[in-house]
Amino acid sequence: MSELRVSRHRSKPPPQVASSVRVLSNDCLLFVLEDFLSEEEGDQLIEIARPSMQRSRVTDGKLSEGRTSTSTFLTGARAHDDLVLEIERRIQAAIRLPLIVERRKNVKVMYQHEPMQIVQYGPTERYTAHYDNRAGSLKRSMTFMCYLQEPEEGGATFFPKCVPLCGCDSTTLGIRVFPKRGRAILFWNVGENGQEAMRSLHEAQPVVSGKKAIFTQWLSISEDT
Ligand SMILES: O=C(O)CCC(=O)C(=O)O
Repeated sequence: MSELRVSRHRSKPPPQVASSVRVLSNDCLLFVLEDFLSEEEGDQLIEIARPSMQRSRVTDGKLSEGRTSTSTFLTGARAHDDLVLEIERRIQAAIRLPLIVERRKNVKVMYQHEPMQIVQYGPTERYTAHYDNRAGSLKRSMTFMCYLQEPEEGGATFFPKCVPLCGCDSTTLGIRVFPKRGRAILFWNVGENGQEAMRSLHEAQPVVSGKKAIFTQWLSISEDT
């Protein structure tokens, strides 16, 4: 199996919400944004989350050996923290970028109905392959995720069913995005028909050394259908 490996390389000058925005896969509708967040903002988010970090649960609320990180949702007063609100404003700007919007034209409204989640992984910690949109009655149409801390080794986000947009053989599968502070990815969990996007399957590969942290914001859509 070959893969597109998104490395630590940077490109293009800084516009408003990111220094570059790229499509990694058309069939998965997977995008990567560089420098979405500064290192200071990332550190601050980790500090805001620290008091309530707990062993993560999976989408049905249970503990699982498949998800061994710690995490918390930024609820209550923390949901109104100036930095959190600023990042949410930036997410709204990012998801309206022409490169992103033009690939799903019939989307009318995109809203956030869950607080931001902060997740941290130490060595060996991971989240095995899963879909985001199967959280009870939640409709996580789109996932927006940003790396706040990058491990020394391991911890990539892997999409085993994604076909990379790289002009290579279209039968090659797999996109691996490496954590890099400030780098964000976004992808669609539902297809045009409202069904689960089967290619959005993804996993957090185990951290080998160092620590990884991310924030995740799930978005819901209403479509013009
Ligand atoms: O940490 C990652 O790279 C992916 C996290 C993830 O898939 C999740 O929290 O649902």
